[in-house]
Amino acid sequence: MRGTRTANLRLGASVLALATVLVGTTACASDEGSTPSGGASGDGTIRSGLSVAFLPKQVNNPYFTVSDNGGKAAVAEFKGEYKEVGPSEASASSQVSYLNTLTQQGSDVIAVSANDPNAICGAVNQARQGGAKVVTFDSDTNPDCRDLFVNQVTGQGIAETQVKLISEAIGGEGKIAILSATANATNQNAWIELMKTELKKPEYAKVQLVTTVYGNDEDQKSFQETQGLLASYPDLEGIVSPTTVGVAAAARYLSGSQYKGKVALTGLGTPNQMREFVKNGTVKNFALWNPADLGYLAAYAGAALASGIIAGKEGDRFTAGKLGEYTVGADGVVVLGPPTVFDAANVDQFDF
Ligand code: RAM
Repeated sequence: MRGTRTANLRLGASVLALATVLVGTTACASDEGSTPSGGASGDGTIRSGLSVAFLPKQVNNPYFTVSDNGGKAAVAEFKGEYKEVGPSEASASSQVSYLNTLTQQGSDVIAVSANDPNAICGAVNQARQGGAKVVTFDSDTNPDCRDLFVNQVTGQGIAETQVKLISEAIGGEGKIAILSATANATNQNAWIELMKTELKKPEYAKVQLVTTVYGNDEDQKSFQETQGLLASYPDLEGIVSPTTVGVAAAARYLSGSQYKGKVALTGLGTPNQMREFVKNGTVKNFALWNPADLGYLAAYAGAALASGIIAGKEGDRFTAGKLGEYTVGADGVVVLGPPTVFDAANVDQFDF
């Protein structure tokens, strides 16, 4: 990975150690020049005036506010027109009507985080037939219904990080549970499967995953599911919540309960939502990528497609503004880079 991109990701000291774990899973950016490539016919310049729409899983989730604002910044750089639309609940088919409207409006680029791998494919295909380039980011559809998927970190990288952090937090031994988002979410389900595989490694032989529960990326439901976990498993040692909504709600529950500091919690959270729980001893550490960079990269990837700079084939290369060069990998996937681990030592250095 090139030094410039490493710097752009603002890696904290603690992630440097973690990056070693992820070597081989994050080789996403090309080391080569900026020559456009791969069956596309553009002149390498992003067309100005592209209409770019962001469609998150849900609009009232701070994570997506940050990622979509990253997209907005990118669109301003290449002089396009940005908008964000989306549902307030992250249910499977809630994004279909928004896609249909964007198709009617003739959007050039749609960046969507899919609530379900299949439910929006029909609407995505119509959008593409209508001339839009569709980039999934954060949570994919089935690969054959979109043009590109902009992935945060490889699923393997996320699974390794999550399992390592929870195992360390419980001293390598004991019962753990997963608090997920919605039951259909492509990203969550992929990470959970990979975490299960990761847990089969000999070093995790004494870590036992007892259940997975779903908070639907709703604060209140996630809070109640955490409460329910502790009631059902009084000897639970730890919870992993790979969702920003879930981990913040679980932290709030633990923080006000007898389990504070006794039941470990980690997951994927935003520094702004988790800071108080790190400082009050509920949570030792958690991880995330920079959501703004993810949205920024998705916007540039979509613009590169819509401008004919890339066709979306493996090996295609494009420039994503300040983030530098990226190469499309197998199955039309572009990977942002490694996650950052946040703890008491670095959490104040981040504001998202
Ligand atoms: C929530 C959503 C999102 C996921 C993050 C980590 O905001 O479920 O899809 O990537 O958490």
